[in-house]
Amino acid sequence: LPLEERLSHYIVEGTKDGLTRDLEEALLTQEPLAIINGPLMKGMETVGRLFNNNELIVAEVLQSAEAMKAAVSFLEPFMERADSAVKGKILLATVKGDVHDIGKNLVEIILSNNGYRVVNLGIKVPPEVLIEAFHREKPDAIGLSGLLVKSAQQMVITAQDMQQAGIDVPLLVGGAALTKKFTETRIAPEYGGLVLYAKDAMDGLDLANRLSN
Ligand code: B1M
Repeated sequence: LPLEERLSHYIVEGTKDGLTRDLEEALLTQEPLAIINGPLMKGMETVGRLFNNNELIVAEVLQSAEAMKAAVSFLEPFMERADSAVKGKILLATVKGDVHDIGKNLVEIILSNNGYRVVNLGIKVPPEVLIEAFHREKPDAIGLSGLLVKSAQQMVITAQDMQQAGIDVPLLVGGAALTKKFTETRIAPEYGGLVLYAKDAMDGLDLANRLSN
């Protein structure tokens, strides 16, 4: 198989045998983020489709997620780091009830490589934990991720709870189950501060940069 296809294949098959060698080869001609957004994401999209068609079981998807995580952590040190002063502090979490964290962790890598201090609270984070962390960490913005349809609704609840707690720093939301429209019509009206939808991790960085300028 050609290199690009082999890279997608590791994710679809959920295998790491030979992955590092092929990533090293890909790095000779491509930026790390292009490798992630290209062949690796293509593999993940295939996994999502096969899973949706009941052609993969959860255990297999988990293997794919492991391969994706291994690839991203191998590539991370090769990513460009902006030597800038700290632009701000961002609290990051996957919402309550949702375990998906590959996208969120990619957001963390990209933000922290570009001058942000990120406090990553992990997965399945209930509003009360987020609120407590807000008071402890005093971040400049909060980022929420969610991939399940029910996570979109959970973001509405989280926004309401944060609003009731008097929190009004900018809120950045992203993840497969969300849309810009849902963000603007359902989440934003429930929250005291600005709510912005990021379609991917780079978009998240652009939005954060716009806020910090
Ligand atoms: Co899950 N899963 N999963 N899964 N899984 C989806 C999301 C699903 C669409 C698959 C499908 O059926 N086609 C489906 C959701 C259906 C729905 O709600 N409509 C689904 C399901 C059903 C489930 C379970 C319920 C399955 C089960 O148990 N029966 C279960 C849920 C458990 C739970 O959360 N309570 C489950 C479990 C899992 C695994 C554990 C096996 C594994 C996750 C492992 C992990 O994350 N550690 C997994 C995976 C891997 C997927 C798919 C295949 C891939 C997700 C992924 O990592 N993509 C996914 C299908 C799909 O999305 N096509 C699927 C790569 C990642 C880089 O992209 O996270 O979208 P993503 O992030 C993107 C953007 O969304 C954005 O930036 C990133 C790109 O730059 N972004 C942000 C994300 N967050 C952001 C935050 C920001 C900014 C941008 O600012 C704060």
